Amino acid sequence: MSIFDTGNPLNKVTKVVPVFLTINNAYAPYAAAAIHSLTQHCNKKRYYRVIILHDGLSWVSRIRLRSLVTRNVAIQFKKITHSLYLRSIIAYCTRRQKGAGDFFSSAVYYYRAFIPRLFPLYEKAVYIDSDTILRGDVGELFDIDLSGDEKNADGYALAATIDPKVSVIKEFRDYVDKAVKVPHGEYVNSGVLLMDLKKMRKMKYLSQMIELIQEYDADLVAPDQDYLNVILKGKIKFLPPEWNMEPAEEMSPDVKLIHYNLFNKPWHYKNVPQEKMFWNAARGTGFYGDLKRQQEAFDAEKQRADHAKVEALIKKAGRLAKAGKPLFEK
Ligand SMILES: [Mn+2]
Repeated sequence: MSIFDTGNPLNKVTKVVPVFLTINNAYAPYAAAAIHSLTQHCNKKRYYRVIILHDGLSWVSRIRLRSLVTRNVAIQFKKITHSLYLRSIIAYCTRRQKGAGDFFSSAVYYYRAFIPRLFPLYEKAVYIDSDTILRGDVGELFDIDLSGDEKNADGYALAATIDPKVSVIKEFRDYVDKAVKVPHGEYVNSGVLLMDLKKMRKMKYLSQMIELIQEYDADLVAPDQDYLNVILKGKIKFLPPEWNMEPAEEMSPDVKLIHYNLFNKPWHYKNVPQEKMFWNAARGTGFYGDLKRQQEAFDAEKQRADHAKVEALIKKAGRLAKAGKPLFEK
């Protein structure tokens, strides 16, 4: 069977589903589990291309990631190299994100903003965080229609799920409402995205982000996620929550993707809900032993430091909300 054999009598070239991840070498093991779960749950009749944006990977990581390729899932690497954009993002990250809750200190988080510009041949693409596991076909996410409807005649630049943490934690809710100036009921999580790359190119998404960075140099809580919400406000279609669910003991069979956010990381903590899903996907990636050792090494002291980071992040959100000044208004 060749890539051109679609089973269609017209023998059209199958539309490839592009799926992006952005990682540094430390994220490679989690990304491997996510990609493995993608290959296990995708539609065998379709073709997928996983594109890994990174800032430099060891050859061991590359070999292990590349070995996840299957008959219908290709894997491609793309190192994000020097550009004026990247330089200003790195400078900003270094300046701004040393402080409270150092979860988002890496410029790698901002790489998803480069996707529209760097891949002009694609009109639409999926992005997933590396701390996710698929249990549905990512092709179904790709197929979701972003064209205009009664709510938005122009169509959507992006689809994502409402961030559940933001409505639950008061500090986060106040922060997005008052400082970011995106209503908390509309604020999305950037861990799973369906991007209309054509629209994002047209609106110059990356340039807009750089302009905001340079003009306001804002000290944010969830940096590139905050930018995404600010820039695309009103242009986001809300995905069903099944596409980006935090792990819970009881989960509906409709859940398509589990996002092991914050403390819910099975490679750090034991007895995380739905940890089996993760370890099943991690097995056979070449990183299984590394991940098990990582969990063993995550001792009480590291757990305390981890919790302290989240507490600091919540405090920071509260402080920025109380300051009474929107971050993107002068
Ligand atoms: Mn994540």
